[in-house]
Amino acid sequence: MQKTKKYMSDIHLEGYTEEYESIRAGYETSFFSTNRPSESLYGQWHYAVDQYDTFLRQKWYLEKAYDENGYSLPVDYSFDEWPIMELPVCWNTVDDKYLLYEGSMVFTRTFSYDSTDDENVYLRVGAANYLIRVFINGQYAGIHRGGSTPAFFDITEFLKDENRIIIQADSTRRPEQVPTENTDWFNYGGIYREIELIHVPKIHIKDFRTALVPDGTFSNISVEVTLSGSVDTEAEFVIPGLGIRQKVNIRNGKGECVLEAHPQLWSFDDPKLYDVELSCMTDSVCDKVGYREIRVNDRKILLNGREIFLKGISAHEDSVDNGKALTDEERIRIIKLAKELGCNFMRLAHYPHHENMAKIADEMGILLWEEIPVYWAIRFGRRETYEDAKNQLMELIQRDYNRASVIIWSVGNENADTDERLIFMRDLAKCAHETDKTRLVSAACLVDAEENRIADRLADHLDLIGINEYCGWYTPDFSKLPELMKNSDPDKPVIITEFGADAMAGLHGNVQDKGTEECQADVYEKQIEVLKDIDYIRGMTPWILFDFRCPRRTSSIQNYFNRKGLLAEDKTYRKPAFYVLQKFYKSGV
Ligand code: GCB
Repeated sequence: MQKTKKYMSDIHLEGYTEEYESIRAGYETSFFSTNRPSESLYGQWHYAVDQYDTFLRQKWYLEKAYDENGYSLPVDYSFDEWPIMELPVCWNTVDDKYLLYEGSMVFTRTFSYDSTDDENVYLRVGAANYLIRVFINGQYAGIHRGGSTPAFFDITEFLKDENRIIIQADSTRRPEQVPTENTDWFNYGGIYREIELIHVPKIHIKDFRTALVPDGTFSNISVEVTLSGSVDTEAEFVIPGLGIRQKVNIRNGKGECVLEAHPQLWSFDDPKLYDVELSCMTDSVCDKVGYREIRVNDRKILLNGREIFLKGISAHEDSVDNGKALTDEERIRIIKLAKELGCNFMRLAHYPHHENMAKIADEMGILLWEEIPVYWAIRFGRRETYEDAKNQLMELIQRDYNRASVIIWSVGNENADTDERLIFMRDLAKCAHETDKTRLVSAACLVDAEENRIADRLADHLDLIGINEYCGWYTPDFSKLPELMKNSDPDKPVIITEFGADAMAGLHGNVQDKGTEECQADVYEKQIEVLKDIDYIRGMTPWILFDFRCPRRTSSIQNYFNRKGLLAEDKTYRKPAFYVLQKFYKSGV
């Protein structure tokens, strides 16, 4: 960092953010948080819009009122007089004046703490876009990057009886981030998922994973435990519903075992969940877990050994009123709409949605594709960008490992087949495979446009291939679709992860008129007619369940929304294409 002795030196600083790279929150600092009791920090926070990053440049968090000689200093903030915002929220939906604000906002409040020996206190932020820096009582607690996965900060050593917390949330789009600055969705800002304190024993359960062993017998359950310290001890794993009580030996803080069990298998049409508990030393956690096996055999996808066709739909995490900060009612509504459509599968595009989506999907019975925002033209050649993407992937896997509904990790969407991208995404796929042997790994790939063929080099590293094709829309000549199917001979199952067409709700015309309901329904009719007979097509997730906010879409019918939804953005009005897809899905496919 540049050093200067001048008064108000902050105005000349350049590398003023560098010192905040020292403490990073990421998958290595996160721990199993499902169902843990927490102390909510929801509610009223004081905030200021900080367009020029003055908070960091002037180090407001130090609350320095006097200089070394005792003279009072001028300050550019007044934490407790700042206006109030209710967190969690996307600031864009709070007030029209923030709708298009991208940049930094600073949030602060105070809270009390009853100090207890032998505990660690973590601040957990369910998600904040894109990065946050946390300060407690004038001390720096860390930075987290990635706009859709949870961040954990160990704040134990900073706590007093009365505490001031300050969080700087920065939604700036930057070329080197994941996603990069150009996407096809809205860049909501804010601390928009849980914000809470979690108290855990010093040695606590850091990771707890349980799943059906994918060995084709449906009679083995694995349990993996990682503690926060490298001790030798024993854990106890219990599934009351199966009469299971099993000791797990822990050596150097790690333990695993496989036990024989005959659970009723979880499936989308019979979503059986078991209460499970794990206790170790003074810590214990619980979860509701379904046991199922997902596998690929040749060009088929097998759920519990049974061949399935993935009747899916894609969805963004978006709502007119709340942006990405959906309520559970909205999440349930989205899954109910997919079920009404006849789906057994959803693609949660293009970033990790709230973890309750997977919990609700576990309960209601719907399979899920979860994705990280390695979207379009990421800086594939940059090491730190890879580390950021990998961190988001690992945080997602750690968060949702116990969710039976999640069957596929997607390592990205529509990335040109360059050498740098191949290495980047191959490594991500490898990482997902190594971390999780109970799921499939995929990505939404592009068609080789010159040869009109499925020929992405990344496919060699995936269990099944996702393909985005827009025949009848961006590729107006529809005959390209049967040709594409004929030209391709993949050695694994293919899911058409996107096709679709814009339609403004209530706009009519003939099938040639782009943007009309008739045109969209016609694209669906034609796509289904071709895809239904292709043996290697083992599912589809057309684009998309409902219209969503998108700054790139400026035509009069779009009005800053992507209109490829089968429903309008109100999630109520069903366009005719909804019924076209519903008819296909309910036809016994
Ligand atoms: C795509 C992208 C998706 C876009 C969609 C569109 O291929 O994957 O994010 O929103 O096309 O509407 O153009």
